Amino acid sequence: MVVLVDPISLIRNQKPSLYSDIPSIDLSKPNSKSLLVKACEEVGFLKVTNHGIPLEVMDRLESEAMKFFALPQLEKEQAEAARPNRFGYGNKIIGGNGDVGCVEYILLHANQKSISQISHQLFKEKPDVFCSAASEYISSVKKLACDVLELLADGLNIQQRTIFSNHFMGEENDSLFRINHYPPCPELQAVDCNLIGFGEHTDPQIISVLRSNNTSGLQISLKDGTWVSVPSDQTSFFIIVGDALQVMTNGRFRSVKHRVLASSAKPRVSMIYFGAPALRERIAPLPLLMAEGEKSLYKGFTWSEYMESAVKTRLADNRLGVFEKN
Ligand code: GA4
Repeated sequence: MVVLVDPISLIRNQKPSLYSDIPSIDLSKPNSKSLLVKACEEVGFLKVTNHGIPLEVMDRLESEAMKFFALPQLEKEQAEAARPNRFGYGNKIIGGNGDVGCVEYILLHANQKSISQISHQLFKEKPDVFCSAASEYISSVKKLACDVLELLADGLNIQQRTIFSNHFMGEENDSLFRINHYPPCPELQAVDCNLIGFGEHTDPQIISVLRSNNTSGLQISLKDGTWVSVPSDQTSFFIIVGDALQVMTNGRFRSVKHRVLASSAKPRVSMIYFGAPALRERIAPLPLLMAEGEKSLYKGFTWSEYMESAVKTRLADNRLGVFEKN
């Protein structure tokens, strides 16, 4: 007997509550640094407003990406088959260890060389429009990530404001960028179920900056383990604390578990910048953030050690586990 199992998990609609009191921080206000610190400690997730990035910069890249996602599946499959590694266009398969989701995506390194390569891979005849929209967007969100990290350093009373942000200011930083497209699945409403768009995980990097269109779907897990839905806001950016920042702050900041459920009605598009150090750089708890007698919770690692280990894991695994001190 052949049993057919849909590889993409269905979860019954539990209607998690809407997270209406998500920390929302106005970057133009003088108290933003202490609010940022509080949100990174308590939630590991927050929203920033008054960030200075024009809506047109976001809309321009989103609409270029949508032109690619709107191509016939066969054409996109050819782009997928031709990619030399995990970067470029991907559909449903996330990472290399059996994770799948109801998502198609474009994944690249957040540097000019990779932006240009991927633009040529995807838009053979006319790569320039996507290339310039992606360059402009990525340099804007990178600057925003630096601003937020510098405010955080300030809020933690660290003299060297660039202590976190300098990790991805160097040429060789390993920062990534991805655009996720979650197509609508109208059939789901009838069965009162949700499809996993992107399964639960934490981000390995220092910090992620996420922007989505006006479709919800993103959920985060609070400290007590409950899942809450994040209301969409296409004019703001969401900041996600990653594993590396949790390590540098010796567990004071929380690398937050998050996931995306596919919507039954509208397509969701999100664009995420993942700020990461160069492969040779070392990540370890910062002694200047540790109180007297405070024990270091993690063994230090180079970024290449961490990513080599991360790519062998499943999405939902606790990637920091092997670097925890007993
Ligand atoms: C999660 C965060 C980023 O999207 C990503 C993902 C990466 C991938 O898609 O290749 C990983 C995942 C992410 C962590 C564990 C491994 C690697 C898929 C996967 C199962 C690009 C990243 O850096 O780590």
